[in-house]
Amino acid sequence: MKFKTLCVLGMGYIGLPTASVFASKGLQVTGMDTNARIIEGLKAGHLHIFEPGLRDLLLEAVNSGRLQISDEVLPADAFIIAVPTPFYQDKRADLRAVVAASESIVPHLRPGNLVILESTSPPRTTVDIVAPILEKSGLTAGEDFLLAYSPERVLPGKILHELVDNPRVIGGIDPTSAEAGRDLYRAFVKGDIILTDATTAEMVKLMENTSRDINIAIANEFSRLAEAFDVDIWEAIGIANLHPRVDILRPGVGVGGHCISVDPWFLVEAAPQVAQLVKMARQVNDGQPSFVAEHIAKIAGEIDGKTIAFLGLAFKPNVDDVRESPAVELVYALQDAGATVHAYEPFKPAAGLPNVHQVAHLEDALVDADLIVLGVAHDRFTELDPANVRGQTRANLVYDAVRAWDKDLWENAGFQFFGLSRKY
Ligand code: SAJ
Repeated sequence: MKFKTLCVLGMGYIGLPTASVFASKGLQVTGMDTNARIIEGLKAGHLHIFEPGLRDLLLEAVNSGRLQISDEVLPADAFIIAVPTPFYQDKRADLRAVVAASESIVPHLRPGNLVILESTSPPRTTVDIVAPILEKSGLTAGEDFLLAYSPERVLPGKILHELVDNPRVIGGIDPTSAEAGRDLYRAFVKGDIILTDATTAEMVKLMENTSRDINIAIANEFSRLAEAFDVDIWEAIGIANLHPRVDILRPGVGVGGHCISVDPWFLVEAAPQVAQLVKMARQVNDGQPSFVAEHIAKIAGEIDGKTIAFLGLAFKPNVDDVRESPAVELVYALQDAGATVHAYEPFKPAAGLPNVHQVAHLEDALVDADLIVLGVAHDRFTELDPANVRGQTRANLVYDAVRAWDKDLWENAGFQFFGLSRKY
């Protein structure tokens, strides 16, 4: 099948690059979002997210006339839903954006159209929720229009590369829908395209992120055991990973972002009696910021009344996304223990996080600090020269929660150096 026009619903971390890449391959694309501020910004060439290479690609797509930014759905041969699926307070999936996006397609749906859901969703969402909404158009899924689920699987920070090169899974509600999805994504996907059914594709996506969450949880639990037994966790992991069938991931301040810290809960919600290990891993990772805060307090003797320069608030290195960030949770835990925290995040100097005192420059964080905590291994921080930092702060103590700094360099610059379950 040949698709000439496309409407992408949701101009976030996935929808915006996807729309831009399709436009760069010659499709006529509408990039739609319900957030007026985002739409106005994009029309003026301002991106609300940071992703390497995205700005140039977007500007090229808009200037070529092949990408039109819009606040409403426009008719097209194919529609892609790429809206967020967060969770409610009680960890149940919040599908309101998927439902609203599906409803907004209904008036524009024509025979022969293809609709793809990309948003990470609980098993059966495509079949049980999206299909019935689209059928309010009077058309029947699989007969009059095509419907598939194709999960995004790209890594923030490497989105443009992974969008093109990763294998792509397309799960149709029937084989014809899956094949139509393959014809659409073949416009830019260089990786293998694997066809399956919609519910398998939904499950695959959740299994991928859940398996990573569980693997990070065991690394975090090992860091606590190492602390209890006075073992250097990094040395132990290094040795264990020499085994040909062992590959332990990195312990840290916890697991964040809008994917891995959210998606496993969709399986817990769907089958709470079965998904016991999944739930336990989530709880271990969610508890890691408290563990790190307690470790910092133990090392510093007392943090009540101390001022901490806290470096990095993003959920992982070299991204600007602070959603579900464990570094932010660590800030809250340190504040709960009585510390005053001056947080610096170079990718988002004013993230507007409630009860977080953010400073605009690194120097502002360092100047009054008693203690420096590294929460995220941004390149900007790993490249810091400890000798320079020495001249900007009265702090004597450094805590590297993510093992990004060289202990000797910091000690040579006159700091006492500590980190997550490291031996000194
Ligand atoms: N983390 C650790 N230790 C590690 C690796 C990661 O603590 O060894 C932490 C990170 O600091 C971060 C969190 O885990 O807080 C998640 O980071 P990540 O880099 O593992 O993953 P995401 O959330 O950026 O992207 C994931 C990817 N999924 C997998 O690798 C299975 C990506 O391919 C998905 O497209 C994305 O989720 C998504 O959108 O679902």
